[in-house]
Amino acid sequence: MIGKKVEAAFNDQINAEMYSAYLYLAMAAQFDAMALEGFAGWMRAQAQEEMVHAMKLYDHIQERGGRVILQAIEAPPSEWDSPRVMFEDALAHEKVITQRINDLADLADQEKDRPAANFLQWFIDEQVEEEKSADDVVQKLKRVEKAPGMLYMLDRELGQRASTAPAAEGD
Ligand code: OFO
Repeated sequence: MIGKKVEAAFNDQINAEMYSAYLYLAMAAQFDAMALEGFAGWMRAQAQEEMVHAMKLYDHIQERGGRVILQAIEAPPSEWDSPRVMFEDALAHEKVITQRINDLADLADQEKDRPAANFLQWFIDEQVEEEKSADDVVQKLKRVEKAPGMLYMLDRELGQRASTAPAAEGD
């Protein structure tokens, strides 16, 4: 059975993951408005992954006899100055999520909750990927600024994710 402290912290993390989905969907909407469909597809896939993250937490609480309590999801920003700023914000956001996951792992240790600690290992590994994939695009966008025509090539490249990545499976 899940303890009350871990249950509450996991419920908070469901909210953080749903906010992540909202944030990336807001970014997708701006890319769609800019007719950068590849970038938009990348962000849509990312938003779907975040919902999978939220559901993993939901299921963990549920499977261990806890109670899922959903909270209001904060509205994300609706506008960014450039694709680079969007991906820099995405990277900054992932770093915040990494810190949250690390804090959850510390809590699971303090509470001697081994199933939660074991469960969180997947998220710890996932955050390495999450930070890397956002940072990779930031680096590419920095190079694109010197040759703006490359933006459309990068758009095509990122569009591959939407068609090939198993986004709905979350890994
Ligand atoms: Fe982006 O990893 Fe969940 O929030």
